[in-house]
Parts: sequence; C-alpha cells; structure tokens
Amino acid sequence: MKFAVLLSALCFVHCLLSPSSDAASGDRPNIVVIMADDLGYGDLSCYGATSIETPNVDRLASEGLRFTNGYCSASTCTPTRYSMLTGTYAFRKPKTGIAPPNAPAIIKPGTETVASLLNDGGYTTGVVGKWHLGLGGPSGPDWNGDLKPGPLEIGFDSCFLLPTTNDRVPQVYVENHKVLNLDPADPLWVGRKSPSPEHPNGITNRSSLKLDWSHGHNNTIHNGISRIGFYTGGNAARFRDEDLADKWVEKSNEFMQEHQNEPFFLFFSSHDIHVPRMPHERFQGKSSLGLRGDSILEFDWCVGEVMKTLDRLNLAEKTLVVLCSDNGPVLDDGYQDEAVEKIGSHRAGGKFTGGKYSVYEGGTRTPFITRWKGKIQPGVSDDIVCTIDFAASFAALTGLTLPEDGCLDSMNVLDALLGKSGADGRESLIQQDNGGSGTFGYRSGKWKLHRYDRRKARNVVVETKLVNTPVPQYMLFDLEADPSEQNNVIDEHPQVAERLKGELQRLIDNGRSR
Ligand code: NG6
Ligand code: CA
Repeated sequence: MKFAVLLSALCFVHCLLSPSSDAASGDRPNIVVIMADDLGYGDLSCYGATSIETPNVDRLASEGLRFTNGYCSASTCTPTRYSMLTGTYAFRKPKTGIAPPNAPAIIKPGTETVASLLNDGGYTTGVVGKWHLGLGGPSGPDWNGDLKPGPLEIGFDSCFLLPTTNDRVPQVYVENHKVLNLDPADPLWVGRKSPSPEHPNGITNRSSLKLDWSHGHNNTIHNGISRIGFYTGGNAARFRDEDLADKWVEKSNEFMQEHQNEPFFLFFSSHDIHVPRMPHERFQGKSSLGLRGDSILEFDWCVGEVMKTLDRLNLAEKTLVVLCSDNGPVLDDGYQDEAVEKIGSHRAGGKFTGGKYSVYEGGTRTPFITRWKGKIQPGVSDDIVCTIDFAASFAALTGLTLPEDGCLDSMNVLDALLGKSGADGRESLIQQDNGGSGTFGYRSGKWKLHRYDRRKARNVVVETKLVNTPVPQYMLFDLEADPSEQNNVIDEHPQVAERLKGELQRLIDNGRSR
C-alpha cells in the first residue's frame, strides 16, 4: 500500500516534469508487446493472405494501425530480441547471433532496456514466453540452481519463460530464477554432446518420432520430437509442446489481472510459429497449410485471448498493444511438417523476396500493428518503424529520458506508432541477418542497398530450400518501383549506391545512430 502511494506520488511528479504530451496529461498507458516467432508479412489475412483466416489479428488491425513498412531489425530471433530490448543494433555486440541451449545471459545487468526504462518509470514489467537471450553468468545457465542473471536483472519484475527455443533443449519452463517443478532428485543436465552411447536420439530412434526432422534437430528426443542439443533429467518439469500457447495465455492473463490497477508492460513472446510446429490438438488439421498454418491459427487465438482479457478488465482504452514478429518466414526450418508441400498459392512473405536468415525485405519486413482504443485512429500507415524503436518511443510516451550511453539506435517514432497526422517514421534503417556476418540491408527512403561481405545470400526463395545463393558484394533496389527486389539497379544509379554505402559504413563505425 505504502509502495502504491509512493508510486503514484512519483508518477505525479514525473508527469509534471514530463516533456511528452501523453505523459504530461497523466495518460500512461499499459504497453503490451506481442511478438510472434517467424511470422511472415503475408501470413495474416489482414496482410492479404487468402489461404488462412486470422480473425483476431484482423480485429486488432481494424481497431488500430496496420503498418506496411514495419520491421524487426534482424532476420533471426536472438539479434532482433536483443535489439528490441536494448534499442541497440545487435551487430554492435559480439555473440548476439542465434543462442545455443547453454548460452549465458547476452544482455548484461545494468544495460538499459525497454523493461528497465519502464520499470524505473513506475511500470510493473513482465515477460511471458520465448526468451532465447541466454541465462546465467559467463559459464551459462545453472539449470538446477538460480538462473541468473536473466530477465529479472535487466528490468523485468517477473518472467515465465521458454528459456531457449522450442527446438532447442531443454523443454522446461523457467519461472523467475528457477526451472518450474524441478525435482531435485532428478536433476536437469544439458549439453552439446550425447551423455552416453545409449542415449536415444533422432537418428538412432528415428522411427519412434511423431514429427520427423529434415535437417539438424536429431539430438535428444522429447515428446516424440528430436531437438537441437542433449539433455537428461528434469522429467517432472518437462512440458508438452501442444500446451505452450495455453500456458502463455494463462500466465499473461494472470499478470494483467494482477497488475490491472498499475501501469504495466507485458512482453508476450509467442513461440508460434517456430519449429517444431506442434500446436494444441484443437488447432491441428484446422488450416489448409499443415502444421505451419495450424500454428498461425494458434497464434491468432492467443492474440484474441489477450484482447479478451483487456476487454474484460476494461483496459483496452488504457493499453497500447503492439504486434510484431522477430523475423520473416521460413517453410522447412528442420522438420518434415508439410509446410512446403501444403503451401499452395500462399506466400508467407507476401510480395517480398526472402525470409528468415535473409536481408531481402521478406527477412525483416513483417506484420506490425499498433492499437490503443480511443487514441489511435484506425487505418493503414506506410511510415517506416522498427522494433528497435520501442525504447525511445515508449520513453517518449511515458515521459522518460533515454540514457546517453544506451539504446544507441532506438529512434523516437512515437507519433508514427500512434498515427498522428504529419508524423514521420524513420528515414533509414539497417537490417541484418544473424550475428555479425558482414551481411546488411540498408533502407534509405525508397532505396535499399544490400551488402554481402561473404558474397552469399541465404533463403532468397522462401518457398524452396534454405540455400546460399552467390551474389555480388553490393546490390541496389528501388523499393518503390520494385518492392520484391528483383532488379538490381546498382549500375544505373552508381551515385545513390555510393551514398548509401557510405551512410551504412558511417552508421556502423559511429557505434550509434541516435
Ligand atoms: C537454426 C536452426 C533452425 C532454427 C534457427 C533459430 C538447424 C539446422 N536450424 O540453426 O531450426 O532453430 O536456428 O531460429 O538447426 S530463431 O527464430 O530462434 O532465430
Ligand atoms: Ca524467430
């Protein structure tokens, strides 16, 4: 109670001092960021999909602003999530590529994050769902002890996590600092090598699998699915893949219910539609696109449940909801789930080329919707906005000041996110693939420069295999005339190309773009 009084006093002072009009009017909305995993620009009916219906996301879009130039900053998970939370491009920090099962915490305590900013500003902050940003000190997670540092050391008050990815071991929940339901008599061991020659894996026990692998993913078997990495023990703690979405909804509902009277920040981090795609039985077989489509339906259901809870708690007009994805689409990402066979005329990346692992637009231009009932005028926006901008934009929204030495690349695009008239989004944006490979996309206005120091582009054609295609070091596209990046016009526009090359290199070298 005392804390609540102190908090409201602080909020009051804060609001008085605040430069932002929304914050100044004492209007500090809750913020819910719903991040999908591997969801492509073309995967939702509100973005033009006709082979699948996503009524809940469509409703969110029809009540809010649907962006046609909304981005995540990388075309894989860990770097996008790193950038989203820290407001800093992941290529600035080593070891921010796709994190292995035993990765230590990638974001060090003391780093300013969206969560720490909002937390310092009086928000209760929580993350539910996929983490994939490492846990623990330099030697990695202590699965049987305290899993820290982690989200709680970088600004979250609580967390309920899938610690890595659903295709990486172990399949257990982490609640705050502990593996949930871990029996000390059955300790959890996680490693890169098989613990014994008899340990069943996806190769030796392939015929027992309920979902077969296509590449990688042939280590420890759990729930009839072989994974990346090995583990033993922790049997009472293990989850069923089919139950993950229900759990995220349950835990998010609890969080919103419990904190309905305070400003809160909830990061709802869905595992859908990442492999292994194994949605709850009630969604299996419900789309024409196989398990990949069924997982889209499950994600859509989750969005509907979050909206229902906001309605039930009478919070829809007090909550800014932002829906986004952590990278573009991929069909075969390592399991034989018929994503390729059943794709038909569906285009997961919409009109864009490339997807996950790619700096073509399909890799990072992804669904992006904002809704704040009564504040955001429903519509469609073509402003350029990116998940890396949450820190600066939410700081502006809540009257907080960004640190001088943090959130280096986060731009305040709040007016664009709220659809205010005359608002502009970004002028330019760097896109990256996985960590620090020297592959970049650089969008500047209508122009898009590709840079491939290794002269290889990955996953250019999402509907076929993941391959490395040889390319020149630089390519230039005019996104206005050629949104699907088919015609490299670098020879026709050498001056534009030189300007963009220079700008990109300067932004990389400067160490900040804010
Ligand atoms: C790749 C995995 C892929 C997926 C990806 C990370 C193989 C062959 N491929 O290494 O299945 O897990 O990492 O996806 O193992 S992400 O969305 O979390 O970045
Ligand atoms: Ca992903």
